Amino acid sequence: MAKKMKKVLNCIVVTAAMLLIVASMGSASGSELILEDNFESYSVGSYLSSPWYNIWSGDTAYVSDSYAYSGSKSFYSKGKPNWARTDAVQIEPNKQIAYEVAVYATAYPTDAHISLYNKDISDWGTHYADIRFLDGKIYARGGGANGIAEYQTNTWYKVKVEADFDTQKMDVYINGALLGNQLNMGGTSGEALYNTFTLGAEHSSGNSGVYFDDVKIYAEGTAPESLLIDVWTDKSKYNIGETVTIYYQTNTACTAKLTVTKPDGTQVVVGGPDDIPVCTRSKSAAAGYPTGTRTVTFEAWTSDESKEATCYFNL
Ligand SMILES: [Ca+2]
Repeated sequence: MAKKMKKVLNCIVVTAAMLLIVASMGSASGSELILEDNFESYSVGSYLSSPWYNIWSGDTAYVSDSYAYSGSKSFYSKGKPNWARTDAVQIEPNKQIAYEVAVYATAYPTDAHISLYNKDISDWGTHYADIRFLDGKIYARGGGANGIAEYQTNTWYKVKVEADFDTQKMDVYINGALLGNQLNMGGTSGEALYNTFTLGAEHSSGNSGVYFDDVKIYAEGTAPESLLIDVWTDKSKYNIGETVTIYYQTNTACTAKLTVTKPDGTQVVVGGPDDIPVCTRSKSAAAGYPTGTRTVTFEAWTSDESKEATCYFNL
């Protein structure tokens, strides 16, 4: 009777722990994905379809299979002397907005320009929270002293910008690293005056042009952390021969590996490395000698980032 009661209690504790984890993972994604395009749905050589449209004609723009961050296709954009190429999607001017895009330059000179934009403010429009890839340097707004990183040709860079029109500040991440912390982003406090998101190649882009891929725009909040993982066991102490159950969880499809380290340092790979979907899964095995503390390590990685979570149990 007492044992049965304990089992029920354990079950409640595990269920409560799982609910807590699911709840916290849910709140981490308090933003809404309002646009996503990996350019895989278009024919090579064609222009984009609605909601994309052209603002400045530049030299050319089309879907290409020469380079891709995801799949096999990306969007190629090329300006010409004194005439930029700019393509856009109309978006609601939310005060808090985040965007992500992968950028690839094949040669210098390049002048990629990504922004929140309003064509009707001033003669050539006004950019907010904009990023430029200009001849080896990544700039957050304009140029000059605002360089935050260098870039190489023939390399993909993942840009993420989190903009807040209340504070007029933005955070800029390059390949997941925060390289621009609370930078000025332009505009008037409390007013979100943009009405488009743009991808462009400015008029100084010469003959090189630039490739874009994996555009994501999030409204009302910040972009969620892309990879969250957790690992836990159903109990903290087991008897020899008792079944140990390890739970592991990820909010993003990833490659995962589950390892148990014994008190003498011996490592046993319980699962992986293999590709797993968004899931909560478990592995069970009978507890064996030697006694002592076991460390469970759950490693997970995507093309962008890697995470490690640990938990412990005793025999
Ligand atoms: Ca793609």
